[in-house]
Amino acid sequence: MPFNQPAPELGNQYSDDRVLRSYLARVLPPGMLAAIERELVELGELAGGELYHLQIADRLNEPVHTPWDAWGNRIDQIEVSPLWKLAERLAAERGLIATAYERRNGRHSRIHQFALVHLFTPATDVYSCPLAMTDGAARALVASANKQLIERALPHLTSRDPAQFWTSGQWMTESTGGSDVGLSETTAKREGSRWRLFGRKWFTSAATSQMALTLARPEGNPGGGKGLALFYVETRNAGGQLDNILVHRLKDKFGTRKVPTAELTLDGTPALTVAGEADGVRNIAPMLNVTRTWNSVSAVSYMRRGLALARDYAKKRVAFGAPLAEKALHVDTLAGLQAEYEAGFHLAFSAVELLGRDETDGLDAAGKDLMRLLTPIAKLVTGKQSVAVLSEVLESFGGAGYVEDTGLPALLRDAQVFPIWEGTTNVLSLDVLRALQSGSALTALQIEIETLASGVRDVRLLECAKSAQAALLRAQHWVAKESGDPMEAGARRFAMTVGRAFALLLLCRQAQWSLDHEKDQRALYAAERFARNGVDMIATEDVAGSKALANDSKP
Ligand code: MFK
Repeated sequence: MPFNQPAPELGNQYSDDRVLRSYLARVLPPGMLAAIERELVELGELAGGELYHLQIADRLNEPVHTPWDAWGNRIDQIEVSPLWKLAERLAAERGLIATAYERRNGRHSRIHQFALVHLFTPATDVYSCPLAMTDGAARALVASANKQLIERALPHLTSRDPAQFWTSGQWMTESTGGSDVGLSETTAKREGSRWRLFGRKWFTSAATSQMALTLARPEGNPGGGKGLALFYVETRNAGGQLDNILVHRLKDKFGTRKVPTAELTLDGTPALTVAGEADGVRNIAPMLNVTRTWNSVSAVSYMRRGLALARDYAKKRVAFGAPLAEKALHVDTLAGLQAEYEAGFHLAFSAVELLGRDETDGLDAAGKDLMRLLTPIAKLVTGKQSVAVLSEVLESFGGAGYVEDTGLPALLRDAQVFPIWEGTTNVLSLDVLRALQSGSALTALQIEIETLASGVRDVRLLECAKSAQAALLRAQHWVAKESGDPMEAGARRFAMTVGRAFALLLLCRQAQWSLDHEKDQRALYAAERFARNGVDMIATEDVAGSKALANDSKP
């Protein structure tokens, strides 16, 4: 009998996810949870069954760009993989976008939607990328109050009918631009009531979309982000051809291999302004904040997927006389990862909750400031967590985790995009400092911290809450006294400390609820473990020393 290692399997990805179920049980009114649970169970079943097996079968299928047809016509056709075709249909039918805009569950609609996203993302090889941009575009159009564009595009972006459903691109990045979007070179020339765009977009994710929001500089406008305007583009003309858009090639990327990311030239592409003829960065910000929230939940969902596979494997794989699940060091490693997942989950969903409240009840100024602060923090913390967790997940499979046809390496490669796109960790850390400038974000955070801490009664949780509060206090003192280069140098440690300490407090709240209502100690263990993993990263900055080290030159 040859020796074989058992392949990991997934169960129902909703029913098996205690963290998701316990969270929903706490935050949703019981009748509401009962009403939506069937669709969560169904999607959980699909995610762990049919879609998982299709993912493995679809592993080598990647998008194909065909620039020319056989007769010399420029067609720039992009064919996506079978998994992605199915994902597009499922996304529409299961209301991955529609749920947020129909608002059947009021301010809880965003929680409902992102519970679906959490199940959907790791089962579709990041089909959440076009969906995030679609949701972001819908939100930016609503924020613009541009009646004509809202009437034209919103019914498509939020449709449950696959034949009507549109996805949207978010064409921001240029070869000059990257994080510094104000360097964008695409120009806009007025032509009657329309515009034509000329320029090159260097990273256009999911380039099969029917529309896109993009930035261009109207002729005569000044440089920088303020001189850009936000434009609406429909990618195809009435004949179905790309409308003065040339696709040069698809990117050969490290991960997200199913996502067709293109280099485009806009060569007189017809466009309409979304919100005036300047302030493009400000006007696209609502889109960025939505895509960053999708990023947070997607990063968390990847952690969950990796852990589900690792746990199943640990039960089956016998080494040194016992299943890995009975080996103390393996157990300790998985426990540390699970704690990261649980804390990241609550941090990501705190941003989701704020978004939902903002869209329905309306947040007051302090609530808006808190959302402005926590959205980039959740994105940057969970992005980094997902890479670290997925790296350990691969290692927990030994050599099998490094072998492509297990499907495992793709998890780590895909996760590596979460800290990069939609703002790198450093760019978002600096954004966090800017978010503090309004003055009231820290006050709003302080009120939130006190509310969270005051709900904790269990003595062990009180210890965790105390360490979180101490870290947050140190972060607040640090930011109040620093300035200039030392402040910039410490921006990531500050953002991480606020994020991880706040996540710990959120986890304490959930753990207290779970003790009270479910007699379950697992969230308590997660809080204790997450506290031990470390939340306080504040340090005395040594700018000169760092410079010498970074450049490896004598000061
Ligand atoms: C799984 C889900 C993932 C989804 C994936 C989708 C794939 C899409 C792939 C991509 O497109 S990735 C490219 C994403 N690119 C970025 O995220 C850009 C990263 N860079 C930044 O975020 C920079 O901070 C920024 C470009 C915003 C800096 O530009 P500026 O011109 O220096 O902006 P500035 O002066 O800080 O802000 C201009 C205005 O916008 C200000 O308002 P006012 O004009 O009223 O003063 C800001 O307050 C406002 N603003 C900027 N960021 C904001 C914001 N407002 C609200 N929220 C924000 N986040």
